[in-house]
Amino acid sequence: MVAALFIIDVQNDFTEGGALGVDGGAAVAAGISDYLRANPERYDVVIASRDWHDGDNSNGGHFATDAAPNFVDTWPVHCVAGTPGAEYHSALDTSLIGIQVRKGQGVPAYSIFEGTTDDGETVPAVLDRLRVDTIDVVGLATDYCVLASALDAAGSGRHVSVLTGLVAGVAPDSSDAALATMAQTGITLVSSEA
Ligand code: VGL
Repeated sequence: MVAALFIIDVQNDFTEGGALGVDGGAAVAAGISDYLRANPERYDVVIASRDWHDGDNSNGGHFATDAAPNFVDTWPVHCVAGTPGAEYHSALDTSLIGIQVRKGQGVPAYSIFEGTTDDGETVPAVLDRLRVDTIDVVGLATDYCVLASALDAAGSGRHVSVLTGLVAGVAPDSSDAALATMAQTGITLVSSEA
């Protein structure tokens, strides 16, 4: 078994006080750090994504520019490259991250599979190169980027689990629906990550 942990978008703008802050986001950041420190041998590689949008355009309609955001497929301006909102939340210990991925430069990009590493490698290429066959997913937000990343991971033919104590969502109904979709897709929902 070769296991990876995906840490999805644990960034200031997706945590309390951020442009698109989700309730429980800061606790997720701290919880992920605690979890990895308590389980230092569990993963062969830890891969963290960040939304990394352009600041001078709508990013393919992802930012609401002409109307109010609908919080489904148009959003307030968030995670603009190089700004504090795009940084990892301070409670996420970045020394625990092995590979960093950025996504969404000029386009909507919910899934980590749409990102590239600092070396320009795609996520599927990283997973193939390391022979990853098992992926656990944590982070923000349950109903958007965690969902899209977990579905892509499952679609790549790997064993996928979502650690439900280490995710938080934009809205309760869509988060419940996302978890149901994941379960129906064969993704394992793990409620106690200890
Ligand atoms: C996300 C909404 C807009 C996420 C990103 O990280 O889940 N949600 N962009």
